[in-house]
Amino acid sequence: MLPLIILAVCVLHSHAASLVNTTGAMDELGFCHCSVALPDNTFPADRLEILEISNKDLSISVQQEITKMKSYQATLTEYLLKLKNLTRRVDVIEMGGIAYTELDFELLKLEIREMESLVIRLRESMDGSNVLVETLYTEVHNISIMVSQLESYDKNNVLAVRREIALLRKRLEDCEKNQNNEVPPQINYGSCSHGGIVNISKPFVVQLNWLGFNYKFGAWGKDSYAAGNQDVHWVTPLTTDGRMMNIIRYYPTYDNLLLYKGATEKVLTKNLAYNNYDYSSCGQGGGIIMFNSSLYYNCYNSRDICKLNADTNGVERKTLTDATFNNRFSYSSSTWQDIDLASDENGLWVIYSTEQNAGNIVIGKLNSSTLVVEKTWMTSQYKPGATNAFIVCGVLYATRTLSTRKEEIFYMYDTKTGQEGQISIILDKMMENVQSLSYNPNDHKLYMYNDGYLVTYNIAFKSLPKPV
Ligand SMILES: [Ca+2]
Repeated sequence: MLPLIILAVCVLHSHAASLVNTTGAMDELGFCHCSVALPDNTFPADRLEILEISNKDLSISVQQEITKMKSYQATLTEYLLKLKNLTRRVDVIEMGGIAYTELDFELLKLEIREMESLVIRLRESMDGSNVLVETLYTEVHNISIMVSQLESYDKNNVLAVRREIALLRKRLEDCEKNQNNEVPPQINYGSCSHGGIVNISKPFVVQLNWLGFNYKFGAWGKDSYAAGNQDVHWVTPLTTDGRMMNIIRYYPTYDNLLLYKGATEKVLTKNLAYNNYDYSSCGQGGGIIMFNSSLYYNCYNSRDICKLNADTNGVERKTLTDATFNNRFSYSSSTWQDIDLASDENGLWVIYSTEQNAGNIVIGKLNSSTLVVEKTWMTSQYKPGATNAFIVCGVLYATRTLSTRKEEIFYMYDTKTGQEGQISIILDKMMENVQSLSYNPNDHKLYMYNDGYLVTYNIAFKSLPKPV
């Protein structure tokens, strides 16, 4: 007990000694009792007042900060909405989903620049302490970079193409202004007062043959006789092996052809007794032409030329002397077309080959009434080296394949002079293979059967120098 009492007295001593004198007494139980008299200081009202003022000031500034934060929050929400909208628009442009114009780009860039400066101001005022503002800043910055890249890469070349088009349009307008004084050359259908083919137009796809795209082989066209009915269009898809022609459709007008309506159909196979068939009136290959209301073609499984009268359905035939047939020397892109009929301003022709001419193209001038070949020309162009051929003003033109999308008129033979030579006129094509190609002098068009599609091309001729 004693050490405890001593400790209590010592503690009192150490605390009170510096202040005032103290008197104490110990009771009978050994507890120490003492009274401490503290000095009588006044209440620090001034300090409380200061504290109160500080508190009030602090309260006001907190209130101000809260108001500020609230307004930032509102601005931020607005920015976020704007940013979302911008991101969506940039995404659409990046994906190349819809066409965008230069103006769109400029507007976007303007908006992004505006956003960027607003976010920078906001960021400065927040002193980099708000995570949301920092994120917003990063996003706006990223979107700005993305738009710049998009414009510089211009993945779809849309802007470049648009500028190019605008430039071309301007040049075209200038050209038209300059050309206005010149009279366009007169087109004389049926006339040969020109200097030969100078250019071929882009292909014009009229439609698919009525049996569908499985019927890749065939031919089509109009009457190539000057006085023939120019409204009638004929179409003959061959059997799918490309060999036999046994069905023909005559459409009374071009509109009927487009609508697959109102056609007269002719089937050439004859049914015999005991399930036998007679194919003798059928054709072979796609070298078919219509001239003066009759179809001319290679008769099935023979070297004969057939003439089918579209009005009477009567068939005449005549052997083409020495002609090879049944795939001996067909064209490279179509089988069974050893004998190819053609027409031009001078009437009917036949393009074929013989063993004597080693498979090279032979041109025969055909009498449309008697089917007799009146004159022949031997060329040095191997027939299977060409994809097809046609004749314009007594000049044979042969084509070959350059690629799946391009065909080239590469060879010509002039029957008037006996001269032959290489040329290069490109024909674009929609489908890979040319199954038939013929010229009609009445509209200066080429008619092509292109893997089941009916296609035409316009031919442009060189004008002859004006007589002095
Ligand atoms: Ca032909």
